[in-house]
Amino acid sequence: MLKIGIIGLGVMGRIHASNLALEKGAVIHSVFDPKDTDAQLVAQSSGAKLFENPDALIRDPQVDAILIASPAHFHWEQVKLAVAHGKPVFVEKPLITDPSEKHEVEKLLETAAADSVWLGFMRRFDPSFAQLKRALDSNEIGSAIFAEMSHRNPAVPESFDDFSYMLETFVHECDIASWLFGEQIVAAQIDALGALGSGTQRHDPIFATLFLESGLPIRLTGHINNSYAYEIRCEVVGSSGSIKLDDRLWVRDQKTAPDVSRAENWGSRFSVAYSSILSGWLADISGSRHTGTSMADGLRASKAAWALFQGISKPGAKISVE
Ligand code: ISE
Repeated sequence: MLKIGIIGLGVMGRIHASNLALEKGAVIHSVFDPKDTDAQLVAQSSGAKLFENPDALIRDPQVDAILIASPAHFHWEQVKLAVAHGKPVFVEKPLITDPSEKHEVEKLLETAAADSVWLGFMRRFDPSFAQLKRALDSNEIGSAIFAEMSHRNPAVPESFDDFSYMLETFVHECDIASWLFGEQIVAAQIDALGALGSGTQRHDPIFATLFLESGLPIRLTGHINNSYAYEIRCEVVGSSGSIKLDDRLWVRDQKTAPDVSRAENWGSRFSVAYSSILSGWLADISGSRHTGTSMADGLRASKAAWALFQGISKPGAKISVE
């Protein structure tokens, strides 16, 4: 039985904890969260040991593998420590938030230890995105000409700024774009910025474009405070047709619409994806192999998200991803 330690029990940590509780080959062995009550609740329901600091949890020889769902700016330090202790890691996105961490990731990528890290890019495990990828791989709509993706959240915390918008929200589009088309993102551009919310440091909506190596443009629309639903859309237009991934049945989107398919948040929209990605990670640990999302994926997505962030102060400029 694999003994898992969870760091961070906010929304994401709790989603992973409830999925872990359903896994046959793993148990939640220990938990840490600075908000004691969140950690206590999970500890009570799972029988896990409560830690007062994340480093001690990582170092505990009883813990076999680490799941990191702490605030984004802690991710890299915690990943490094876990890897240094030879522990397999699952880390929520983004892998890194600070460009100065890029070189450390590149160095670690040259070693076999890099294979012990999985990134929480759960969309790759979503049945509809996986089906879209299969259709593209088998050339169902000919060669891709452009794609349009929308990412809409009902609400984000007041503290969520343009940096979080790019690094924590659009980072999903950065990952899924290169995964769907099997290409790297080479440049990013902010096309237009909505108003800066009063009392906040974020524009909303934001329109942007990612450019892949082949020149394929991917248009992104973000709206992170729509007040009514969580909506993730994606349409690919090819030389002989188009495919649209729309997770909704009802298209008149209103708060009061009697819409059975309306997702309230990413936990419900991607519930299958979250449990599948976790099962995949655990199966890899048990089989001593690496098949899933990698540290290299995490680095690529953060780099593209930084380029988007740089573009916020230069709308219309094409920023290279470096
Ligand atoms: C959040 O952190 C997530 O990871 C969700 O998947 C994403 O849709 C949301 O925009 C982020 O804030």
